[in-house]
Amino acid sequence: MKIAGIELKNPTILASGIMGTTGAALARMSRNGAGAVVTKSIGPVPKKGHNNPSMVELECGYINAMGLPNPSYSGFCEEIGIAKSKTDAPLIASIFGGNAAEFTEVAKGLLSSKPDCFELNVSCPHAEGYGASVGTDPDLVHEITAAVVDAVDVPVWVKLTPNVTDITSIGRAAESAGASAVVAINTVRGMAIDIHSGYPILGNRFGGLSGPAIKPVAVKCVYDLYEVLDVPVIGVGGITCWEDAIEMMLAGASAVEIGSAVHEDTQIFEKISKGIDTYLQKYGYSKAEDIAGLSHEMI
Ligand code: RRO
Repeated sequence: MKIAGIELKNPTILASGIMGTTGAALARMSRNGAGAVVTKSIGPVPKKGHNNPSMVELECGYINAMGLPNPSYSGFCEEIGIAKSKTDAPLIASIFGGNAAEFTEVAKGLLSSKPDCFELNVSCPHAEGYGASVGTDPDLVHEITAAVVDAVDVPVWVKLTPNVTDITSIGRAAESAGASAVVAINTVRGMAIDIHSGYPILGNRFGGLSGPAIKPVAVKCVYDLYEVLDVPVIGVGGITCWEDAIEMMLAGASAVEIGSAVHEDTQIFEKISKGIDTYLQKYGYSKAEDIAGLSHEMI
């Protein structure tokens, strides 16, 4: 299936996150059935990330404050090369920076490793020094997206933050700047406190909430974006089973990304894509795109 400029093996994609830190891990996710894989976000200079604890597991999901750990684009090229040599699933490079020049530098710096697509991470909830707010400003999102689209010859997707009052204005900015798709959503700002010590649990005090807790937030964002955009919307946030994926598609997603749930079940891509196929067959649809946004017609 061709969506947003790339040929996906199926509509389930590994979301950006720690499973996308090495070429070997990316290739493993593809062997496990992911239709495409997204790297951990890559920036202009090496970054160690936040002090531990950087992840807390809750009943409803995880809160992470990884703090964008990455070896920079020059350090990551080799990993992309390894991933690409071990699999034929499309590889999407997630990149971040503080402004258009940095985003462009990172994208150009990765081009020699031949990623199939770029996903602009304008939405990390705690990217201090990298403009945690870049993704909350439509003008900046437009400028960054246009600059990267101009600098590369592969599709550019833009991953949006839910930590805004109007996600559609950000989606529109990305679309009008030439994005081939928008991806919604990154994590929701959250916090957990240890009641015995009184301390915030994460080293960074707060972080980004992912997992089942945020699925309804993601479904609403995808629904709203589908309503106003012409480019495909890729749905991400709290998908743990094929029923969740179908719900996201009915809201408007052409494909889905899966992040937190991979930590519990590395075979999840195959299970979800089989479940999607069975659902499509049962209701007489020939392909996943046929159900994208169907809930909008229910009036
Ligand atoms: O590395 C992180 O802390 C991180 C990133 Br880049 C992101 O986009 N979203 C998130 O929840 N954490």
